[in-house]
Amino acid sequence: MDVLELRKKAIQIRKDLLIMIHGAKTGHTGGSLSNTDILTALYYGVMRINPSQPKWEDRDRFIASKGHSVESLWCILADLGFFPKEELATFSRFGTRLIGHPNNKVPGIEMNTGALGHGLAISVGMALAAKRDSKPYLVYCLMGDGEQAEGSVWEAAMAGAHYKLDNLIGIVDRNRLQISGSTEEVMGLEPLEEKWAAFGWNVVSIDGNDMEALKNAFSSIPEVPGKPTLIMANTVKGKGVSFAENAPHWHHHVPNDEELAKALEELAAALERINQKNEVQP
Ligand SMILES: Cc1ncc(C[n+]2csc(CCOP(=O)(O)OP(=O)(O)O)c2C)c(N)n1
Ligand SMILES: [Mg+2]
Repeated sequence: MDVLELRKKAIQIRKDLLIMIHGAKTGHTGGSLSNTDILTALYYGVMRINPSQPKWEDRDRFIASKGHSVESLWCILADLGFFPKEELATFSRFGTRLIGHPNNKVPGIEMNTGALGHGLAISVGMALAAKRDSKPYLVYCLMGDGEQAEGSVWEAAMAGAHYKLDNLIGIVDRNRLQISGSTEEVMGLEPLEEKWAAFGWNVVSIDGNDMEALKNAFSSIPEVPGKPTLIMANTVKGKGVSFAENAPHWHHHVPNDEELAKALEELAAALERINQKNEVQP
């Protein structure tokens, strides 16, 4: 997909996830809206995957280490045909496999996640296996910025550099909020880019809600042979819904009927602007 198509797709995914969360009366709305552009760029513009062969040996791997914001991922996997789209209506209901965190019983999910701080270590193992088996696939790991407070992230970072895993891409959804407020108030992270660089990673900083920037960053990998890449994706939590943006309580706030209607209206207007070839981002 080109950048224009990707922007439109991201709007559709935002609509789908809001409807799904509203219906289920539960979900991580803010973080899912924050990472929708990252996932859309990866799944529709970058990753080599085949929905009809989810276990294809040479597929690129995606690990949602910030597993709580699974809603955008469920909507994308359904849209791509990993499972029927109607199944989204079962999200978080009794007996469903579409639970509130990634579940590897669902085609397209590589690993159960949700306890923060574990995805990067698993990704290091997968990337190392690719090197040892001379396989061409890349491993993408999406982490939260609040998640960076977990010590295990940094052990994995060290190992990724030690094994020279230039087939490993870490992405930090740097929305500056975690569950209870600002990351800098809860556990100061800065200077975060310098920390990743000091751990031996090639660091690329971008606007993580800008589809063009995302596509460019992902397509230039491996930028530095022998080094894993860390993409610092500077995002807005709640992106695309004005009253959810940068609002900490939208971490797991469920839109009521009125909020859902207003959000869908805003997203429809954003789509209209794109259709009119207006360059405004959703
Ligand atoms: C090990 C662990 N501790 C605590 C939690 C509870 N928890 C769920 S989401 C969250 C905040 C995560 O913030 P961040 O990583 O910044 O994610 P985002 O802002 O993208 O939602 C926390 C603490 C968890 N899932 N795992
Ligand atoms: Mg965050």
